[in-house]
Amino acid sequence: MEVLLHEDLAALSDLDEQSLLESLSQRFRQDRIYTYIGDILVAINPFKYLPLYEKEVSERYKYHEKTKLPPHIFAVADRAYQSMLGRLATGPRNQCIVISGESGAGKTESTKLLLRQIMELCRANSQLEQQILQVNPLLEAFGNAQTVMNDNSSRFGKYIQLRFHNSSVKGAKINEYLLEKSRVVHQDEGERNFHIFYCMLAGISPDDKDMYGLLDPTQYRYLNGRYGSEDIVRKWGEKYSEVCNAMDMVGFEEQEKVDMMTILAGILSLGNIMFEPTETDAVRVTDKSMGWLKATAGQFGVQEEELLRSLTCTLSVTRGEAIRRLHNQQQAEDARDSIAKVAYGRVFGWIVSKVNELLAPNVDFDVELSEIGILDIFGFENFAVNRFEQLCINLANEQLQYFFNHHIFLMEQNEYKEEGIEWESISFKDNKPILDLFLTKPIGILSLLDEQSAFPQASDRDFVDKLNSKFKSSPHYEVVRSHSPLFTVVHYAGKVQYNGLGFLEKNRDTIPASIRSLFINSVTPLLSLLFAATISRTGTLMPRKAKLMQQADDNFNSTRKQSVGAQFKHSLAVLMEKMFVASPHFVRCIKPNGSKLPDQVDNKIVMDQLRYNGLLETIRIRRDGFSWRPSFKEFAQRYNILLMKPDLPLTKESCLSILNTTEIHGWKCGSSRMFFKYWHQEELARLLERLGKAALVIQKDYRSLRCRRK
Ligand code: AD9
Ligand code: MG
Repeated sequence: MEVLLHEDLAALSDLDEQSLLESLSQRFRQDRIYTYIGDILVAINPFKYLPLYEKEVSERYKYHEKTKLPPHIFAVADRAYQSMLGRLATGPRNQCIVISGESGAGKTESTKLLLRQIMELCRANSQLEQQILQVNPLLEAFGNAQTVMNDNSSRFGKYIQLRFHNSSVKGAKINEYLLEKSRVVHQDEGERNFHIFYCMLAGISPDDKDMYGLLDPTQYRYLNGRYGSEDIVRKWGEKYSEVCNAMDMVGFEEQEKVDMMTILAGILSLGNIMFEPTETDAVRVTDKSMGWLKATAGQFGVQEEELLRSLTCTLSVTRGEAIRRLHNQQQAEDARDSIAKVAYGRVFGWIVSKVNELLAPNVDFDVELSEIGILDIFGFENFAVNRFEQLCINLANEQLQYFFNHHIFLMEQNEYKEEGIEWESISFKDNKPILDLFLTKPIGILSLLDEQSAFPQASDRDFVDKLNSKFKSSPHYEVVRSHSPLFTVVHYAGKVQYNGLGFLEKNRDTIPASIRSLFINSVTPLLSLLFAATISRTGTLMPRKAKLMQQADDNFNSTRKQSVGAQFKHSLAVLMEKMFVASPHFVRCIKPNGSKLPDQVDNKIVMDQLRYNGLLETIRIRRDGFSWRPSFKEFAQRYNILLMKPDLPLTKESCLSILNTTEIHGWKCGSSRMFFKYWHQEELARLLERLGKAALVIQKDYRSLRCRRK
């Protein structure tokens, strides 16, 4: 009984921080990595293989009763799926599963397990299922990389929407957020470039290697000369076949694959082009790297002279007059790196839009689809040096924490008040002020960044000075006295010091016209397509005509292009809108230690996460609160069958008489809705199931009796 109780921490009557930590780590030591807090799943990363996901386990968790089996990620899949089908409760049909936790806590692994189990539940067993399951290995190869926090760290965020008609899956759609493109050209100590580069170099056949013009991996600057032991290389090689296989399964064409690899090879060669100043203060490509220039041009399918021009000078048109400005060495190096970043970013965006095209539901226009969305973003990060990317990543995590708080604490407690339910309010750490610090117009961090980005002469220092003057008295901001443009934000998950260097440039993210035209003229079909068409926000490629019109628009008013920060803010807002109208399911991932080791709990590291996740408060609200709150109408409509009176009016009195025939205790009645504990849903579902068949028979008899009377 003791163990069973501990499986749901909300069932414990008395709990403080210390005993919460103790309960979780005790379970963890017995390899019980999953624990419930009411309907929320806490998952501690085991950093080792556990026999938890076998076929028979997956079978056991299909259509199970939550209290009968130990907590499990498969149970979350089951609950989301059953709720989507309306089998568990009333409420929106669309579901979203929100997985949070810091970098390396296990979000991506949880996402994959959820996907797999949902596919099992809908018994898809079709080509579509295979396609959907192959999307992850594909995206991971191009969008994940080794960081100091996680050997397989997601360097982009994703929201996977699975689309269903009744119980069967009809398609899927991926939204991706903010790929960390800068990783292509630079990696910090102990980190690597995106997996795909290493996989390609390790797994490609000697013939293909020649065809793509690839050389020894240690030669490439963008890989930092780091490659790996024989063992690691073998694993990469295997991964490469997996990726190729995934591309085939999802439906990529052979030529598209070849083009993709050629572009990647081109990026690697490009990184080796070095520059030196000429006597006249301009730059030239060093003699030694002329070979790389030639190789890059060949791989990108562009003219060598044109590539050289876009590296060494900028062409701008002012009042109809073309002016050529020669680059200095730094500018040439920046141009080289931005070509690499933009090419990689476009390939990634294209993969996502292609996946969306291939997995789009093939149903009639008027067929109504319901949805299960799974959100797996990059976790909270705090590195030795934190840049623009970390700022965006941490902002996304603030937003998610807010979503969690809003659902679990704010919405719930507001409803108690409105409905006159007696309630002693539970306080929680509200991170709204930190979100406001970022998002408020016109003086949030992102708005100030946009303002400074609009001035061509402004520097990163100016930006940080602006922040300092605006926010010096904010409790969530700290001024850093330093020659470098540093500043600190006090996030919900801790203080992070950011280095403002490069913020303006990354936020503007402009592609010089010369680079665009260089690629449009490429003889590599994919490359020219990527630059001739823009990828719209919905992830589909816009046809060329629309693109040309947009280009004309851009030329007309170049300031209209949205900054990276503004785009990110917009996509977060769209995501939140979607999530706020779905039924949420929360998975809170916890990292047991900072060394990626199995069987080790670092108390401080875990306690920090419990604290900033607000888990103790969550336990209290789940224990004392009413997480399921159907309106009288919703409740009576669904459960009138328990009274065997299908014609019951949909009123408060009916709800009370239905409940009075059951043995269910602990619910409350508000002024327009009922208030239930999280476990009541299951109890009622069980009653329905038991009575369901009998009730149906009686209902049928009743109807026929009425007909006869008429
Ligand atoms: V990040 O924000 O993308 O950097 P995640 O996604 O939270 O991070 P991830 O799921 O990638 O972390 O997990 C990190 C590693 O932990 C994995 O590569 C596995 O080696 C390990 N892991 C995570 N969950 C499990 C599990 N359920 N069983 C075994 C696991 N190992
Ligand atoms: Mg991840």
